[in-house]
Amino acid sequence: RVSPNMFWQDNHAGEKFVEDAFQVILEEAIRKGMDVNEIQVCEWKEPSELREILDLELTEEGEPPEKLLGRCRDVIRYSVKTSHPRFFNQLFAGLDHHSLVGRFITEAMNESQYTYEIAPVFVLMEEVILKKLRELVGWKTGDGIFCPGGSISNMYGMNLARYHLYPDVKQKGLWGIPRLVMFTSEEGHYSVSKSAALLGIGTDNIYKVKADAKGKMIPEELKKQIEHAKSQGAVPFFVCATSGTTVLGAFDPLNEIADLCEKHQLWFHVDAAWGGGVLLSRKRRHLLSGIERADSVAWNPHKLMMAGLQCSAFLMKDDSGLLKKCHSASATYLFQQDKFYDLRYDTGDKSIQCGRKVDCLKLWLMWKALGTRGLEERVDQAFSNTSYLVNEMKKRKGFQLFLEPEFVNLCFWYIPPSLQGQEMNEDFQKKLNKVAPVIKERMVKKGTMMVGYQPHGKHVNFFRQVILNPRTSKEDLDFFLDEIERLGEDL
Ligand SMILES: *Cc1c(COP(=O)(O)O)cnc(C)c1O
Ligand SMILES: *[C@@H]1O[C@H](CO)[C@@H](O)[C@H](O)[C@H]1NC(C)=O
Ligand SMILES: CC(=O)N[C@H]1CO[C@H](CO)[C@@H](O)[C@@H]1O
Repeated sequence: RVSPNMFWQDNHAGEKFVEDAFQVILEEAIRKGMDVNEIQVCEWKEPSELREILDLELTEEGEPPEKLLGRCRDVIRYSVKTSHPRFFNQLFAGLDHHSLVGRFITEAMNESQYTYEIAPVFVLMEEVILKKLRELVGWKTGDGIFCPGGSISNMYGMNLARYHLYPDVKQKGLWGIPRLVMFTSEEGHYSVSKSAALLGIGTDNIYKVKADAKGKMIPEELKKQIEHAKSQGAVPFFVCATSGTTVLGAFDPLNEIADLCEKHQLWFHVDAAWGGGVLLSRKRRHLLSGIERADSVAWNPHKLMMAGLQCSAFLMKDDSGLLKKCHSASATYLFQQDKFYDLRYDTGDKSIQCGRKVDCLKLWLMWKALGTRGLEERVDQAFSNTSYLVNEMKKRKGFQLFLEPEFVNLCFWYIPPSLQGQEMNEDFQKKLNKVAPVIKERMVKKGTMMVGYQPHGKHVNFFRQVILNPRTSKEDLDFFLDEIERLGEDL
């Protein structure tokens, strides 16, 4: 048995472990993980069984390196292969090698992104990326910060909107302000509710605006809701439009929403967590036209741009220091005012966190590798892969589109042979509702692919296929359709 302390004090043994572990990662997670001929998307186990296999309990004594390498292998083996070409379950997928190296270096350096003193490279890098993202939004100046996910980026938008209207809220809390009301569409992301709850705005004060059949916010309905809130004596303060809704992939009409925000002097936030990457595509960026009129934007490069979890930018147009004023607490042990360098580079007080993970390197290295044009090509290919699949679906009897997709979310029902050609009455809907969950269970247990499903509004369960991994080929998409037919033919 190796004495744990001896092992960890021995640099050579430590380096050897890193080297061996890298081989395992390279072989098992990276090479095989992306190869449809080598590996399944997942290897399903019940929780009790998996707990046993992994031997999770922590023990008094340490273990030798060979044992630990085996554990690394197990971790990879039983984890879902999100970089597999047949993983379509989430709004992220695939693996970018450069981004991965950025993530490795980030972990190896173990820095916290709050002061120039501790993270000089990453402070400058974050500044450059945020500027680039703002340029794509259409702003010449502004501010921003990387956040732990789009939910938090949306919360920043909400908090800034309130602070902008009532700067005293930071000191006095909620006592000094009237009832505030905010607006988002019924297709908006649930993080808006979480933020409203956390910030003390209250979920009742989110007025959900009706969306049209494509899932886009109806500006006329927004207008009515704003007037309704005012007639109740509440103060409207914040509109959250969505560019790329989570389920249907819809883009709200930003210009018309911006008109209303200007008229009623409301903070205009765009949740582009999912659809932000479309700004890279010269062919498609019109889907977000009007985004330049927003006050703030949430954009997750870890989704469409494949930067690796997590990578989420909160961007804002204001460059008067509002972000810092709103969140700063001026800790003297970090942000000393008599430092020897330009204090503007100590960006940490813009954050609601203290320590903050470095999220910029993985995006920066990938961007350097592909160039803006390479990233654009990826986005365009995701769109063309989606239309390929749509066309293939139309050729097959069992598939019915929820709607003609505008983005890379492809929502559809699979209608098994026993239900084909039947009247779509209540009984039909009840039966159809059970189809997607059963097919999902079968595919996960078989391990061949993963795709999400959900009910939505008054609609029964349907699949949401998300196509964004550049390694997903036409063959994988054909397989996807064949496999759903196979898994559902007896239903
Ligand atoms: C994914 C998503 C979010 C949340 O982002 P996280 O990084 O998962 O917190 C917010 N809004 C939309 C539209 C999203 O698709
Ligand atoms: C990373 O930094 C933390 C403090 O922020 C420290 O406790 C830890 O030991 C460091 N870890 C590594 C692997 O360097
Ligand atoms: C079906 C289809 O169009 N497949 C393309 C998807 O995109 C990749 C690159 O990202 C192409 O190589 C595929 O041919």
